[in-house]
Amino acid sequence: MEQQPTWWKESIIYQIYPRSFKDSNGDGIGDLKGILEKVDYLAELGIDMVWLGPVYDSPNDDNGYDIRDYYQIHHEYGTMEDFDRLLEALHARGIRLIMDLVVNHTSDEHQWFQEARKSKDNPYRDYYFWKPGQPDGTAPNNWPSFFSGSAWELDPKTDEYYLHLFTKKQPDLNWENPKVREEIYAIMKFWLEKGIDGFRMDVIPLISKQLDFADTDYTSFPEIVQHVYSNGPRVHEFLQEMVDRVIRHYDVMTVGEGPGISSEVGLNYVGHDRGELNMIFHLDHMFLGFGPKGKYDPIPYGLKEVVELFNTWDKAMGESGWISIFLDNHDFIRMVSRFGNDQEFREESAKLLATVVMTLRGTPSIYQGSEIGMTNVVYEDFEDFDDVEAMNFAKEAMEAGRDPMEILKLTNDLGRDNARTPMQWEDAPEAGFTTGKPWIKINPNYKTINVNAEQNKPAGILAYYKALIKFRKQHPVFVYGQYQHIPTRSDKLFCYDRIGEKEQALVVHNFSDQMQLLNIDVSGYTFTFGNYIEEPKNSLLSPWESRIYLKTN
Ligand code: ISL
Ligand code: CA
Repeated sequence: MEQQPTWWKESIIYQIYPRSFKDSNGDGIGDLKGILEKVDYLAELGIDMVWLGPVYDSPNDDNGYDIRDYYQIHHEYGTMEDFDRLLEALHARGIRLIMDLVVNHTSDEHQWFQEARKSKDNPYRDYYFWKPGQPDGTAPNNWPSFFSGSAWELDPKTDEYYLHLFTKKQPDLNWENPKVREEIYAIMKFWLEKGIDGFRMDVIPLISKQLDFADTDYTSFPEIVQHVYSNGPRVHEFLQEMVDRVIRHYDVMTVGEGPGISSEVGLNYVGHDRGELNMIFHLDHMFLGFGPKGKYDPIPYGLKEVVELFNTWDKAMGESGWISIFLDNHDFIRMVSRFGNDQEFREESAKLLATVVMTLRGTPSIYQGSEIGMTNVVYEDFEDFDDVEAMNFAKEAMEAGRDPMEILKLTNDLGRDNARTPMQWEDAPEAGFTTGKPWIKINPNYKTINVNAEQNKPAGILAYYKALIKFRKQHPVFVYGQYQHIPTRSDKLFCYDRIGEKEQALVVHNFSDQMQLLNIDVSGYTFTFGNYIEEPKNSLLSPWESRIYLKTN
């Protein structure tokens, strides 16, 4: 049996982080007109859908994930007219557009919160969560924020705390209040009526809170996210209502970002019979390496753990649900630096990782810059960092007296700014991203790693992405075929079958700098695609080699 065919399973998503994609007016900040300049680039790449990061009016405490006005384009990104033109230009090229929907929280500068904080009986008070402090003067409970410190902030005006799972400028919305839900549905309709093609829903499993606000006994942050913040008692009711009221009236797709959604509960969100989300970006493989105190308390992991998660998730979905496959985004380090070798084998490993993303079962999502093998950056000074997560961590760690060099290393190794350095277009000042001074420092490796250079390399990473995307589209087995992991003796190999009705694929990857012997019988198959120019003659896999074999049933 195969999955039910649908366009959003066949699509390839390309994620744009607007601030860092292309600046059109020299103010150093990527903008909508900049994206418009590059729509042909996107069309040539062969992607089907753009996920546009938040471009709404925002004070940018968390780069747009703190929204001040859901109905306005932030002036730094342009105007509503620019947005309409971009949507039109994408549609003219057959590319769909999904927007980021950030409705677990607003900015503290949103009018609702400005009202809410005025008095305890303000009509907007219940749009958020307010609690008195404890008698000893501490916060209402021991919940930690994702971005260091407590999840509660005391607001002196009314002497009560408000809940913020992220920064203190991102107060959590109270979805229990039907008025809040109505406001959100109206926002969604506003954008859908413009003709957008769906939403990527930020931290969607967090919208329903444990209303007793009891202290948590969990001490590990990932466990708190999974068991306390995520999957709250009314989350499915809220999602079903949202679909019923809004989504089902449009031919659009939804993908939920899923911190805390484990494979055991995944189908509750994306089961085809549930009427909730079409797919999720589960973060299990992204959170690998998070220790008890979270991201900046790293623990070791390897390919084995990553593969196990892919296996578990595929089994959990089966024919009944769907996920997206991705290896990086704007919140995590660059995939070639994390899972590949971004030095000696940067090209090979970037191509291998692309092959993984395009051949596992799920909708592939490419993060801007991965298609040219962009890498992590090293900053020598805290001044160079921008991300609030990194800065909050650094501040807290400094105050705790930790070694500044150790803190700098952690923020360099793990910080989100690695993914947010501007897109490298050419070997020109500021990588051709801007004619001004970029809002965040360019990765100095832009002289060799850039789009222009890639466009002149017939066997480069960009050319490989284009060919791979075409290849995937010619073989529906990569969309609909079942997935079967093939265990191997080497812990450096990742091998699997995709089994379709007409075709079967055998995919093998060597995740190492050394040659590896492939102990799999490939007779009956034809080698069809790979990341080395030479056709393979034997069963020795070169460093970071990927091969795809095919046979017809
Ligand atoms: O960024 C993370 C780890 O470094 C994640 O824990 C992240 O905070 C989580 O996946 C939620 O991410 C989303 O919501 C945040 C925003 O900062 C992220 O950029 C967004 O993708 C709050 O809106
Ligand atoms: Ca600009």
